[in-house]
Amino acid sequence: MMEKQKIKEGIERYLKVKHGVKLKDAHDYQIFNALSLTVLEDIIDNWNNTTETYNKGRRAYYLSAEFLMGRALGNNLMNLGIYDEVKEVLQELNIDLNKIEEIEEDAGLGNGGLGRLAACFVESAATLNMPLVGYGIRYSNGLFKQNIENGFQTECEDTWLKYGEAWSIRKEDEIQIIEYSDMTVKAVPYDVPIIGYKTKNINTLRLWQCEALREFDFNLFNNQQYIEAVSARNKAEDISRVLYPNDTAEAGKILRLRQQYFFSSASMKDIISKYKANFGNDFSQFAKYNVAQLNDTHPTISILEFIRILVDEEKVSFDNALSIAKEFFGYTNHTILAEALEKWDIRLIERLFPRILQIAYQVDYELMKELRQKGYDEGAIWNFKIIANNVMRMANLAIFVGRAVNGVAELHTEILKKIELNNWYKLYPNKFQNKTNGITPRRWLRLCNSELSKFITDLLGNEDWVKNLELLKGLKKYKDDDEVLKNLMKIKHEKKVQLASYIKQEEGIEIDPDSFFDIQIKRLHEYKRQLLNALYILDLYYRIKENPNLDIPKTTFIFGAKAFPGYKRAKGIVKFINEIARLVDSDEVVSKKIKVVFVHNYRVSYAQKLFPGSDLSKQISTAGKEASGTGNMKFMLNATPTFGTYDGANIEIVKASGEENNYIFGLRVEDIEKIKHSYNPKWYYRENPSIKRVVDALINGTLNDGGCGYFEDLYNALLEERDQYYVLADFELFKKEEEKVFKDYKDKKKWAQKCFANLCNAGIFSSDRTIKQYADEIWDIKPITFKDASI
Ligand code: 26V
Repeated sequence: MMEKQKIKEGIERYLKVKHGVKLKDAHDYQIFNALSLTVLEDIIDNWNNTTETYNKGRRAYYLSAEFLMGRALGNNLMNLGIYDEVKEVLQELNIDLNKIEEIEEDAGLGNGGLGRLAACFVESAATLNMPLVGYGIRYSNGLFKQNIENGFQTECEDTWLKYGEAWSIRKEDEIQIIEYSDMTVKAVPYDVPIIGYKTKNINTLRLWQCEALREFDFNLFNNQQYIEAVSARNKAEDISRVLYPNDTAEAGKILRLRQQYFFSSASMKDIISKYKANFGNDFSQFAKYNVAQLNDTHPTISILEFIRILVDEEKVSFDNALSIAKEFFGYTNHTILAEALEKWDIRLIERLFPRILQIAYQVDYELMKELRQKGYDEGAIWNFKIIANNVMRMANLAIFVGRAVNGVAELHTEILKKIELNNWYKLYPNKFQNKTNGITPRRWLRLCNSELSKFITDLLGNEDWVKNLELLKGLKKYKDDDEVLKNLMKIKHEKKVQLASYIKQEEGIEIDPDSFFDIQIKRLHEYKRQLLNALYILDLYYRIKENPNLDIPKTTFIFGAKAFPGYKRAKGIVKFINEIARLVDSDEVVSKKIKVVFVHNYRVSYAQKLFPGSDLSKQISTAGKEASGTGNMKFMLNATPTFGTYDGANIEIVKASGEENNYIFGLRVEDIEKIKHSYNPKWYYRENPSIKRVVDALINGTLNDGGCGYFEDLYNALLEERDQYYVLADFELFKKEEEKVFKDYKDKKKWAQKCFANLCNAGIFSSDRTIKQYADEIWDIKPITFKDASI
């Protein structure tokens, strides 16, 4: 534990050497930096000891193109158990720790759920002392920043590194060289410490940054070709410059492929060179010590690069290299959306790294050989092939070579087995596993809701629940205790007051903390159906206009979502929600009952304020489309009931906390299967006047998109393109269910009990549980601390 005096001295020292200022003159960001470096300095020995210990035994690697880390400072202080000390030290210096925390830019190196899951996983692994190393890319621009101008989304670049970045160490001596046929670049590792909760082990997230071999070409410079002199450098730096939003179509694809190969190759080289340093050149033992998890198909080219290095550089036979790879890699699937399954044009692959394509053909040949031996006919084989129609199907490669294939929630895994990947499931039934996602209770409760945390700790008598979330079950004995329930709702109210004041500060919008906070926060996508929620609110607007005494609690509907820049329809939905907000505000009567807020630039640090201040968690994806969802778990852990479809992890959430404590509505997967060929949204439009009224509002001038065509496009999506996501089919069911919510909310005690039941039963959604399952059932790794290692 760091002493207060040491913390103070550290801050002053780093202010001096890094910023050349005295405390009295320091800016907040300089204090942030100095404080972070002070803490970093203190953990280096433990960090190095942990790495050395992990080097000697079996280790797992989490390969992911995205790590959506958010802010580091608060979490690190809390996990190290020095949050209060630091707060006091700063107080004595007249500095508000909270203000210093708020100055930190989010590390937004991910799009959404998949990247945030990776961040929760590395934190859980560190907390559990699991030898897991994360590998990813150090994008200089993370996910774009979002603004809302006149109701439209606009984007600008994220520059999270602009004040430098205190929490990583550049490892100049562990650089890897990456070769493409047209360029050779450096991969420079930046190691981020992953600090677990109250444990000495410090795990590592290694993020690769791309740089040119040489900064500058002097020959060109001397020739006065200044632009050309720096162009190689720029071209190299482009490779790790931007995080791709996952809607990216053809343009820029070549850069994305370069990016995937870049971090895959760097990571494989790193892993192999460490293996050689620790265990020598006998690769027959490689898989005994190493296992890698592919977070979706983005790092799948690692498989081919791994085989290439073994065969070409380490002189292992192809057959042996392939069988080692088959023990080394596991693959996680995160979506069943067909458009999200990665396929690479083999001409691109050939152009950038021809040898990788050759290896892919060899692997494909082995797959075909196996299938023929097993009696498959050529037609059936076609569906399995890795290379077909001039594209490389990355999922097929990952499944063929992977030791395990997993989905991320029970329903999702079942759909993979029964439908999407059924041919593979029949071929390799034993490879398929489920690993329901989880979230770290440190960031998503202990850090973001200290009030609720204290309430739990007071009731349970200790803080053990932070590391063992199933202990929340111990709260159940208070489920009818009026005092406890009252306190819970008091805390919820306090968090709503805090959220309201943050929204006032960020959006300049006043909301009433005594109103019901109905929240939908997640990426903008049609399958997530923000549109359904919006249409419902528009209908409510009309109903209140018709009947100003409509019996509903005063409600604030809050949305937060980024639409990918090229995804026109998603941007149309952003505008639509904002126009509804405007319509509501402009009506004196309706605005007394409801309010709509679209918060801008939704991100991890904003999320940490939204989940705790919620009354209702909206999880309304078209059944079968949301692989899992993890935001749903964050609401639950903050004692908020789910309003959702029977989809993804929602199913497991209501199974854990009881249907009676949540609101499940809408078509289920099997219902959709039955109606999908005959579904006619126009029938709903004709037969249901409420539906007609809100859909017509898109085109009759009620709502205005400034003539850009967004709203007509939404209209067409619903009526002319057969409403692919069954928005109209679920409209009335949604409405009935929300009615039920409003009715139930009147009974304060009953409502509090629903909130409480969600909290008590959230234990299984800890990412500690998920990581233990991966460790036991796929990776075969065990916790180890450096004390154990010195024996
Ligand atoms: C990819 C793409 C690419 C093409 C256009 C549209 C589109 C839409 C979605 C995606 C999803 C990429 C993978 C992903 O982020 N999956 C999410 O993973 C979470 C963690 O497992 C899970 O909770 C979410 O349900 C799942 O959507």
